Amino acid sequence: MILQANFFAELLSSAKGILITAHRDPDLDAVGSTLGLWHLCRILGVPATVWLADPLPRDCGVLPGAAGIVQVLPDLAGYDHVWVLDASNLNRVREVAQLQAAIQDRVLVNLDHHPDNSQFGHHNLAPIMSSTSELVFWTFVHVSGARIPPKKPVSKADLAALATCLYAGICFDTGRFLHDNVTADTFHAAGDLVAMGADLGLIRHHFFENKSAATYTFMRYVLTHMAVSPLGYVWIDIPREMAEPEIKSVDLIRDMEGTSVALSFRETESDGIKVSLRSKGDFNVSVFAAQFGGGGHVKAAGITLRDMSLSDARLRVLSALEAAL
Ligand SMILES: [Mn+2]
Repeated sequence: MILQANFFAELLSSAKGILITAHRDPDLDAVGSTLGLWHLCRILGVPATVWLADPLPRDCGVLPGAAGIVQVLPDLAGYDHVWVLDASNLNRVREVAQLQAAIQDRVLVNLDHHPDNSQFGHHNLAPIMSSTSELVFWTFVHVSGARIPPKKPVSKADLAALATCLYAGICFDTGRFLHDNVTADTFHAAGDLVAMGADLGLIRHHFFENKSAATYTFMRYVLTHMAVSPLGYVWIDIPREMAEPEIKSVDLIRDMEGTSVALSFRETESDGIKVSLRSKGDFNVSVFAAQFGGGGHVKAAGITLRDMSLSDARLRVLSALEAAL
């Protein structure tokens, strides 16, 4: 599947100790892939620590091994590797100065799935793939748990813990296997992870069937205030006093029939107006966002507009959109 998999598996098993980290404001793929790699290190007998300086997303504490994640950079004596996951460049990591100091003469490895990956590591593995969790699976795991035979027998519980973390990351980054980033290989990986004992019930319950009351209040606001244009787009304004919880307003409104583009305009405390765009059809929101200095993916992009009101920002973007549609 991945040509360099054996190289990276050898690299992992030959490390004396690995600091594992991921991008700032980690999402479930960042947490799932770093924890999955940490479980692999345990199985292979390689000392490892997951360092994530930001708080974890809600409920991530239920993932096996999450209790061992540290927020403060640990003492790295004896560690010779730093592995950065799910980040396309080093600046995506919180406390980058501390990280750079930690790297010094250590081996820097980058595992990522973003198309804009900058190959910042000494060793980089960054194919286009659904998620870094899927990448960790294809690089290091098969149904017996690791490409490199572990020194001692692997317990079913250890395999299941590894599988649960990777499955959670894949599930999140694919929108539960609905996004265009899903391939036959993604399902193959997911099937193997289920066979290894991934706890689907735990993932479903904590990450998809456990919305807070504040989330429902927010959903009610969005569904009440969304506006549909006869020109084929749908939009919502989110004023400053509405905190956006774990659910994104643009994802709540995008399924409206007869529309191909969804936009949310969110007023922030300090960062101006944040515009999130989604496309369901051929319209490339990344190209569209570029005229406002924004960017992203073909079907999901963002723009930040400063020094203007929410309504001015919306008028500018929507009139450009109507010209482009
Ligand atoms: Mn990811």
